[in-house]
Amino acid sequence: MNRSKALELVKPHLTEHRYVHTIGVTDTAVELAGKYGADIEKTEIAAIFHDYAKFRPKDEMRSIIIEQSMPEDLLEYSSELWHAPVGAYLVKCEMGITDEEILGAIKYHTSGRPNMTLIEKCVFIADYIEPGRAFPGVEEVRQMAQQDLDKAIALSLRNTVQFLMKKNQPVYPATFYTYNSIVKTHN
Ligand code: DGI
Ligand code: FE
Ligand code: FE
Ligand code: FE
Repeated sequence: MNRSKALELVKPHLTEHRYVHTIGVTDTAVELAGKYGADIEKTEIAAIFHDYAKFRPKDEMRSIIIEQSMPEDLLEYSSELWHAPVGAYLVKCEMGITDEEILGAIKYHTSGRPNMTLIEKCVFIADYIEPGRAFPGVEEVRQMAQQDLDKAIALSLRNTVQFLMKKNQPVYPATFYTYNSIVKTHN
């Protein structure tokens, strides 16, 4: 599937704002893939579809998590986490994308996971730093992403965890596992 076909397929599933975000993530992820040597075509398709399920009704996502035997602890945490694994599943069923590397990058784009692949890392960090993002600390992560992908991911996760804690929100364990795995291997 090429870029323009993929964008045409994802567009009806997104709002205008989310579509612009998706293009920002795609361009950023492709640039990072080139820089760090990830498969560019796969990274591009994963980025285009990373938020495919963002606007699915919560009930539909909850049913898929249960029926497809996804980790049920997801249901105890923010529904904001659900569109990532559910998106990977729906992109496979509805878009016919079966490449596990592409599906992994969609599945883990919100929480990350320990020992992420290069494609997963490129999509994960592009989602955080794409040009449309303007939250505190993003510029530091943008700069770090040009030097060290893992350190950029650690910084972004630190920011996310701090942000959630300030709002008194629970943090999904996988987010901590991802953070820990990177910090441990870099100290
Ligand atoms: O879909 P996007 O907005 O582009 O970005 P995303 O998929 O990375 O994150 C979506 C939301 O998920 C974001 O508002 C913060 C939230 N989130 C990320 N990690 C965690 C989390 N929420 C909880 N409760 N726990 C987490 O670990
Ligand atoms: Fe997302
Ligand atoms: Fe993200
Ligand atoms: Fe996103």
